[in-house]
Amino acid sequence: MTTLSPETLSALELQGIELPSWAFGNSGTRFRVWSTAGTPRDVFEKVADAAKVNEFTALAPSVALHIPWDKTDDYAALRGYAEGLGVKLGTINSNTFQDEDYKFGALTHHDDRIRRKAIDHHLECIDIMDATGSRDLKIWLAEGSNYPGQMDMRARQDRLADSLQQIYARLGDDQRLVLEYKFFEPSFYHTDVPDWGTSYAQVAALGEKALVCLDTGHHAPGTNIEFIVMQLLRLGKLGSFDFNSRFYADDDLIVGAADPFQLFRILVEVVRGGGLNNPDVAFMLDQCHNVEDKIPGQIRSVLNVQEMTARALLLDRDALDAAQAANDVLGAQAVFMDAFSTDVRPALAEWRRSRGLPADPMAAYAASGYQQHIAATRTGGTQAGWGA
Ligand code: LRH
Ligand code: MN
Ligand code: MN
Repeated sequence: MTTLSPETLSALELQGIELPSWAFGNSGTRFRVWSTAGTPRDVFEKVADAAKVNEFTALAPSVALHIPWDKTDDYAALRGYAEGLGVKLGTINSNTFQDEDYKFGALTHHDDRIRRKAIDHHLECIDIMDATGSRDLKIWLAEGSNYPGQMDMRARQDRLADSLQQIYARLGDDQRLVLEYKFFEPSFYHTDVPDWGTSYAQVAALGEKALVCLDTGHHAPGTNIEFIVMQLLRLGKLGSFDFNSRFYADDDLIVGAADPFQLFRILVEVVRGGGLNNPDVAFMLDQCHNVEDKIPGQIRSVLNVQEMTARALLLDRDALDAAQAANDVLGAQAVFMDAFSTDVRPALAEWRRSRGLPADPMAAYAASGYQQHIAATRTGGTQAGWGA
């Protein structure tokens, strides 16, 4: 059995992956939203389910919220409830993609009234962050156009810069803004923040408290995502990850399910860039579980991240450096693949057991009876937010 060094284990012990509240709601595609027995009926129940993932894995100490999906009258009470269950409230995600007013844009809109409304929504999100104790405001914009000539792309960049400036000015000293990019969808010709370069240019103009969010599902097929991770870490501008995996578009499938090797390569750059347990990077999931049970889906996801992190930590840097310096192409590739090909699961199971955690969190959750309990007691669960 492969053994993991004390340094590797202490790095892994600190690993924390933030869960998205919406992963616990029902979801689907534009064709059908499927319901799953036991789906949470409010944000308190979403937090309770997220806390279960942490209970079985010790890997998920915080939960991200989406506003308005997770609106509640009393955020201090929600915070106390979460902390009572051993988790914190994390990133606050704004939402300007479900309001009729935003059909042609929000923070980029040419109509001042609509742009003001979108800015105010973000200021409200920062008020919520004050109450929840959250550090990060995550902004993803569903803005763009479908046809060449439909919109003035340049004027929209200028308005975006101005809108972000107004939001940035409201941040507290310990709060940050992360700007997420995505190259398509819901618009299909141009998107106002399509790539890391645009996000970087916008956040660099704001200041130190503004950073880039990298969602692994938001790139064109074939993109070398680990290169972007490396570059943003190098520039000190990687604020957060939205982890998920995809076969075709923004599929939001379980991280590491479609392409474990890509996840490994990303985590190698995270380790290389000092990013594992780097307090400046929020490691989040952004996933939906359309057809599988949500809590075990999230347990599987955080375990996948842990497993690939352990493999990334096994990479023999000295051997790799030597092979690279000697232009030993096949030698370097062999060192890299040795780490990726190592089965760390028995060692991780043993380590979990030694820390009083279940060796097999999936099996322990299945045996716990929680899924049956929520299925029996919760009726009328809501979907993640889409089409609600
Ligand atoms: C957009 C996105 C963004 C949203 C989330 C629900 O595709 O990745 O992060 O907030 O999905
Ligand atoms: Mn995302
Ligand atoms: Mn997405």
